Amino acid sequence: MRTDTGQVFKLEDYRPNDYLIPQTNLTFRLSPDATHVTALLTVERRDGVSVSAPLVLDGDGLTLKRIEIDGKKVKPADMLASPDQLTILKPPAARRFQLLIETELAPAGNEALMGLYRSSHVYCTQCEAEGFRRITYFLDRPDILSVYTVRIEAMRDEAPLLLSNGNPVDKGDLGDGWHYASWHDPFPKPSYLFALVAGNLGQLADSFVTLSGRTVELGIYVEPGKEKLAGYAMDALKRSMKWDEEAFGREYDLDVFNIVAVSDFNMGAMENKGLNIFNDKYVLADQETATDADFANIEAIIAHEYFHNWTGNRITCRDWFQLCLKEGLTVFRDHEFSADQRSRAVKRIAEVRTLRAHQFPEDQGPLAHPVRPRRYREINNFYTATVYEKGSEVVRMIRTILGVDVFRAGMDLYFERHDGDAATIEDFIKVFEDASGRDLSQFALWYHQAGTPNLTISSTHNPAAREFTLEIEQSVPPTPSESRKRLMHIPLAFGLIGAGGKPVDYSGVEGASVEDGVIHVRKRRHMVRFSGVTERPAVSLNRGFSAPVTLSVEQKADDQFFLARHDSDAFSRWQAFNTLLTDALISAFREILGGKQPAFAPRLIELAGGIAGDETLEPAYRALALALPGEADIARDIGRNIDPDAIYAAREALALAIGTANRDAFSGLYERLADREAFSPDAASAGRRALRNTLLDYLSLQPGGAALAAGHFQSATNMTDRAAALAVLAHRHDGSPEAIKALAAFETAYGSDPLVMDKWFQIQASVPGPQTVDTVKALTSHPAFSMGNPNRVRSLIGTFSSANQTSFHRADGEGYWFFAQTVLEVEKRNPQVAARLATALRSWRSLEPLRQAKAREALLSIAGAENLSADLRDIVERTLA
Ligand code: 0A1
Ligand code: ZN
Repeated sequence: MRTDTGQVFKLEDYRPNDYLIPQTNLTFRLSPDATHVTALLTVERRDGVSVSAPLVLDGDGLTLKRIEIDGKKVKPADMLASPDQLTILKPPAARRFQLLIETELAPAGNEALMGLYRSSHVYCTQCEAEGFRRITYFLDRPDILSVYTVRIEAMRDEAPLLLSNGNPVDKGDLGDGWHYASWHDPFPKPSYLFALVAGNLGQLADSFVTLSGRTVELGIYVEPGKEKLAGYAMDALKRSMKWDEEAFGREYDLDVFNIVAVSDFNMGAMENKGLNIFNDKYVLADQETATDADFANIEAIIAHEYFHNWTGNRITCRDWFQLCLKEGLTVFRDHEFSADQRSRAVKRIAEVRTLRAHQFPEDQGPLAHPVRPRRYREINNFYTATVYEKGSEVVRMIRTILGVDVFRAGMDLYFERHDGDAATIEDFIKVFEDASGRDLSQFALWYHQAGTPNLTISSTHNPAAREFTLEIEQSVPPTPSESRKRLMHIPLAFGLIGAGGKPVDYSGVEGASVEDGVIHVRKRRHMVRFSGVTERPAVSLNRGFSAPVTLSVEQKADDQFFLARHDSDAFSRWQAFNTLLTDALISAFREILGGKQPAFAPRLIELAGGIAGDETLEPAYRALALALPGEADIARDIGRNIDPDAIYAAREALALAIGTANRDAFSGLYERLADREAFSPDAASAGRRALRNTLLDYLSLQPGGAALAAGHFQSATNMTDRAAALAVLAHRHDGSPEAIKALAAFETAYGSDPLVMDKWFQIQASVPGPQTVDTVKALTSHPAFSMGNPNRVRSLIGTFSSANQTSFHRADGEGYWFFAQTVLEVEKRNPQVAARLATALRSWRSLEPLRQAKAREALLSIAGAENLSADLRDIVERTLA
């Protein structure tokens, strides 16, 4: 385990290395406890670098077995070798030389799941960000691009399948039960994209003919016997390949494209060139074992990794500060793909919900950082919602500002100008400036400045002057180490809506530049005057969520209700209703704290019923509208002095009020939505299931609710319905005979399927109430649970800490205490997963004082542990700072 050295890496310290490694030849002789890796590197001194410059290679816990330069052993006096670094003190005078390094690894004991490890007896690798240095000494940084040739030798019984990046070149028998395969990747790539897989796996094979008529062989490799479960992933892959050709003109470039699913993986998946490695959760699916959400995730992640082939692999990052160059852009691309495959409006609402749930709290708490950070201690901790999701929003804003066609011209220029480069955010912005002739320097602050901007907006109408005025003021709250912020360029899409929902015409506008329904907010304060406006319009703001900002709008409730019914922008219409719900929940929260019974406006309750039954709206949209803001969302909007129990009570009261007033309508609709056709994972079918399951949630609070949910559970013909019913029973009727019976039936049916058992863990870990701390503790001893498997840990411990407000934040602090001990236990094996878990405490300062004190104690107990990993120390210290 890498412990903290206290070293801080800074963007301004970037400089190219003195050496390059144009070619890398690797030979692996695989064995679980003593794998030998021979790296033959062609090293080249850069022009102008002194002959006496030492060559300093990165390592991480390596055992060096042999080292030669140009065929001659390097003498101990000519080098400095430690597990974490190898320095060649006096490299040869020749500009190019061959460096041979042999290392010995123990993949079977590698529980950090970085470098070469084994997952269910399959050898696999994970090298992003700095895992390659756990395989051999190297210039392990993304600006060192090398052409790789890889030879893998293994026992045929143990590993009949041998895969690496690029195209297959050769394979054969070596005698004594051994065999080999060689691979060559003609595209120079950084070490983080290296991959190897060896083991016994089943294959689903297919092919794809590209735009220019080349046939690419496609393979998805899974645990033998599970090939059928890869069918949806394969279909998503072919759709992704086609879409990238159509939407971005990008064609695939190798003869083969392989995907391997493994069951132990730290993240979702990895875009290694020509050999993507996936967490099996994002490959395996059928109606019996996967929910509609799983299908949608598989589609999105398959697309994401595939799209990286151009945005990440062909054009990579100069250094890790530029991570958003590949991640923000690739998330934007996968969002657009999903929007095209499904419903654009529904997709956008879901994206914004995710952004608000994950990125906003990051931006508003101690871990806030710019989309392009300027410093880090541990790069693994920067695979964040800010880099990914906000990074994607920034690309979306560029498109909003430039328009679709100029944006596409900028992207074409990016591919043309930077193919084969390790590029920067400055390079990226420049292509859009060049394609549009615009100055994007103020806009670029979105990359450099942390924090969520706020717009305070009020409006006035002067009927005599026929003038409508919007007063807009921007502010960016301070974030750690950035107390003063500069003014940003915020593209605010808007609409003026008159009676009957028609757009209101205006004859002129001054006070800001307004183009195609977008106000360009650039100054601290704008008075935007629309002339020729006779009737007072309702204003629809931040349409389509054109900018990732918060709004403080003085708006009459009447206008809000009007927009929730009439806004022609589907996103803003959802937003208006969601704001009404949030406001009602915050008022209820305050009433509960004041010892009162909360009351809700009848017209809000009626509107909920109206939306549920509005057949002009897609079922998936209605389901999203009816899903009440989550407890954490409400907490974020309240901001401080959070009492999770009161928030929970407010939310339950509103759910009960909506369900009670609309019971008959909801029941009728619930019946009508019952699926009578064969299962299909398509978006429309999934939307109907989502609406029906949302209605079930409301109806479960009504008399006979437990029986209704139990019936739903028993008659379910797919995992979406079954898991939804189980969640309703466990969450709304905890401890009831129906809930106990269903949990047991589920366990019996799926006890041997780890991915399905993850759902069982998740549902129990999110049961509201103080008792769940004990349930979760007990479940850590369940035979299906393992502290060593990231999916299990995230399902049980991750769900408990990030999706169970009342139990995790139990008033006596027991939730935090159990959590702190568990994080330390996970850390012993897997520091990366432990560090990510620990971010669940990042909003501790917004809690009421007693909980705040307990949360702080728990954080201090982690910080005080001996030999903390760099990963966990970084998170805990920043959280406490
Ligand atoms: N580049 C991957 C994410 C990823 C990052 C680090 C990893 O190390 C454990 C694994 C995957 C992506 O964006 O999908
Ligand atoms: Zn990615």
